[in-house]
Amino acid sequence: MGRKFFVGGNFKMNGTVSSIKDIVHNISTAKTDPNTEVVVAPPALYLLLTREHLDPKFEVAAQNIFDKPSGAFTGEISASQLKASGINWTILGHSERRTVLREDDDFIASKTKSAIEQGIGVILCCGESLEEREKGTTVDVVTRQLDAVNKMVDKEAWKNIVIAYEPIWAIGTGKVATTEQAQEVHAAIRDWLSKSVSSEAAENTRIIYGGSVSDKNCRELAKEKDIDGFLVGGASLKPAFVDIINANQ
Ligand code: G2H
Repeated sequence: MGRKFFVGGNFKMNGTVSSIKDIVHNISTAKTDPNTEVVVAPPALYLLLTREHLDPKFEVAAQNIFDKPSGAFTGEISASQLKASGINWTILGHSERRTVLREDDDFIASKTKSAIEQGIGVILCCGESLEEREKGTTVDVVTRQLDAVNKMVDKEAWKNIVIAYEPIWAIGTGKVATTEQAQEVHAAIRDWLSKSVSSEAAENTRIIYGGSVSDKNCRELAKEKDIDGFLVGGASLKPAFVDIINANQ
């Protein structure tokens, strides 16, 4: 069986009670490809609201978690709290957290371990800056980010991880990677999975692309053999998100 197409909507720090309800209603009532797995990630404040209003066939993700189960960690939420609230996924390692919040590879790896141990699926983001791409170090950067996680989790964990390749220079800039640029890195990640995890992980792990994905560019990207879906930011707030969900039809 092939890999199930996966589309995540990362709302980032956007939305209000009323706009989130509208977006969720639009996704829930649209005609969507039953062969695509859909997960939406609202701000933490709206996780339960989203879970309540979203069609149960779709899943909800946090945009981040902390790596401890509970305790004196002001402002944080844990994987076990998500699990107990019916939230079964989290995004981790998004470049906005790596750069703005200064999260390093080891911290992201520790959070991934914590999520997996609690039965929370992880959309694990990786990607290079423009400077790193121009230096020719894209694959080194991405595999370094993935190696950090691989050191902390067992091979079975990759069954519950979706890798999101998001070149930083393409995020929210309207500058999407070309299909060739994206496919090249996705193939390198699959090769890394085969060498560093297992041939089974290489075959089964979804590698999705993120960075200015829109209803205009999604179909071309979806044709590439190693692109198994998308992590969508800005466009996930718009009705056109449904067209991206249906990009693989
Ligand atoms: C990349 C992406 C979603 P956007 O961050 O994670 O956002 O589609 O707005 O570039």
